[in-house]
Amino acid sequence: MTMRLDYLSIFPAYFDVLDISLLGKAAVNGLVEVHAHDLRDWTHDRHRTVDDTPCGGGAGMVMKPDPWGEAFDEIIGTEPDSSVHVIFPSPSGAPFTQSAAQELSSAVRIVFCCGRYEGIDHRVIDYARSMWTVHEVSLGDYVLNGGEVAALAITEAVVRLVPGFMGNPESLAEESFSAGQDGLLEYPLFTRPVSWRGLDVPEVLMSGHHGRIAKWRRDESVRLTCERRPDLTDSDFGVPH
Ligand code: 6GU
Repeated sequence: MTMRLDYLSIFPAYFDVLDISLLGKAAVNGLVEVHAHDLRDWTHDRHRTVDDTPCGGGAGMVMKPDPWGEAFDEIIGTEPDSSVHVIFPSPSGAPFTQSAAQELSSAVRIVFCCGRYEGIDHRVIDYARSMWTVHEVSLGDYVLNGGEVAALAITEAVVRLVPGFMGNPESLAEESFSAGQDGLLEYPLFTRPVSWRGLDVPEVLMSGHHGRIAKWRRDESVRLTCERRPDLTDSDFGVPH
């Protein structure tokens, strides 16, 4: 079944790239369908206002609930439907992970709600939660100006997992964070020429000895993971093997 992706944003042009990136191919193949919407289309005043001052005071502006509600009514509908996944990218969200991407890759309907300014009136999220399956997700511990770039990153992580999207399903199994790597970072990669600017491909990789190659790669994965991502090795059983 085709996966339908909707983007609600005051900068819908961010999503133009989806037509030319890898998603273009998936869209052509009928695997995904992309619709970007301008939230201001659901305003009624001459300035097409989407924000207002925060209740209780404080810096910046908050996105008003009304345009969101009307956009939801028109884009998603007014009936509860747990098969609709509504994503609110936010630095206050739960960390977005490969397993979340995996879960979303079987969704038929995903709606990205991209906030700007200090954020969206919280009732919008509560309302969406009362109707659909809501995910408040963060890409990491840093702040972006809005949810658009996060929505693009999440889209790419999800769509490449849609069955039939990747040309080579084997390349999905061996990369960082996949089950095939036991939660370790991926080992370093090399290709020809064997010698380049005085730097050589590790000899073991040219040995043709599959057992030694597998051990070298595993050792490198463990070493890199301990060095860069000790949090991934914090299981009670030590480094996964
Ligand atoms: Cl998902 N949104 C925004 N605005 N900033 C972020 C983020 C998301 N993830 C990290 N920083």
